[in-house]
Formats: sequence, C-alpha cells, structure tokens
Amino acid sequence: MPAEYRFKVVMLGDGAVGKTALTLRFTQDFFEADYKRTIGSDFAIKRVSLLDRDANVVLQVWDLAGQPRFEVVRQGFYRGARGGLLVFDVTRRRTFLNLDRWKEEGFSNIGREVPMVVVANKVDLTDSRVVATDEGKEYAEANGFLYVESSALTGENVEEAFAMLCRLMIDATKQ
Ligand code: G3D
Ligand code: MG
Repeated sequence: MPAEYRFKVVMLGDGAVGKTALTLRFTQDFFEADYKRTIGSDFAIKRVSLLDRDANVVLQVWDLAGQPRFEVVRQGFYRGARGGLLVFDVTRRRTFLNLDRWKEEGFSNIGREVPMVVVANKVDLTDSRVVATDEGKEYAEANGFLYVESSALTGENVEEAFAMLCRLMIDATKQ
C-alpha cells in the first residue's frame, strides 16, 4: 500500500510571474480542481501519485491573491505550510533578484528548513528571456534548493515542479 501524505504548499514570488497560472494548470489539467477563495488568498487541491516514493499526496496549493496588506492574511497563508515554490519570470530580471526576499519571508514564516523549489517560469518566451539557465541553477544550488524551468502556458514541467517539491517534503518527514 502506498503511504498517504497531506501537504500544504505556498506559491511565492512577485506579481505576474505566473503563480496563479501554474497553480491552475497543475490542478486543473489532470484532476478536478477545487479552487477556493479566502480573503487575500486562494487554494486548490490536487492528488499526486509518486511511484518512486510509493506515495500518494493530497496537495493543497496556496496562492496569494493580489498583495494582501493585512498581517492576518499572511499568517493564514503560511500557517501549516510544509514547502514552497519560489517562482520568477525569466523575462524580468527584477523578479529573479527578488527571490531572496520571498525566500526570507518563507523562512521566517515556515522555518529555515522548509523545502523549496526555484521555478523559472515563462520559458516559452525565448525571445524576451533575460535570466539564463546557469544563473537560475546557481542561485538554487547556492541556497540548497532544486531548480526547474517551466511554462504555465505550454504546461512544460508544471507537474514536475510540484512533484519535485512533494519528493522533498516526503523525504523531510523521514529525517
Ligand atoms: P501571478 O499569479 O504570479 O501574479 P499570473 O501571475 O498567473 O496571474 O500570470 C501573469 C501573466 O503572465 C498572465 O498574463 C499569464 O497568462 C502570464 N503567464 C503566466 N505564466 C506564463 C507562461 O509560462 N508563459 C507565458 N507566455 N505567459 C505566462 P495576463 O496577460 O493575463 O496578465
Ligand atoms: Mg496570482
């Protein structure tokens, strides 16, 4: 029998990097989605099967709606989270430079051991790309995170990004 897990994860990153697009692509592509609206944040649920871990995961993906100003919203957003996707837009360097801020916000709200995956999104926009693969990889490695390049538009590596995070969270429960 596969092991059963339930994890809450948060989507972190600047506005318009594709957090909502990734969440919707992931949760609506393969299974029925249950996208719920709360004040200032949304979450969606998806069941994930990981054969290589002999595990099933019910993943609750939380996504900040807009830029909530209230601390109480952010507390609810982070409460119980076990992992994060650090998303940036490869066509806007500023969103890459701001990853450090999102990382620190995640660390201070969830803890410094929280598994994170750096997601370089919008790689379909090859002509306007400004952040190279090597830079993204270097940043992730320097911080002990995994790295993946995705496109919410084409669906490339979207499932993989969440699966990578699931594996990290499962492995973290065994340490
Ligand atoms: P956010 O939730 O991080 O704020 P959104 O970002 O998911 O709302 O995405 C912001 C804009 O980027 C949206 O366009 C969305 O369609 C687009 N987008 C998201 N992911 C990708 C991607 O992988 N490739 C491309 N080409 N576009 C993407 P609009 O025009 O609706 O603002
Ligand atoms: Mg959004």
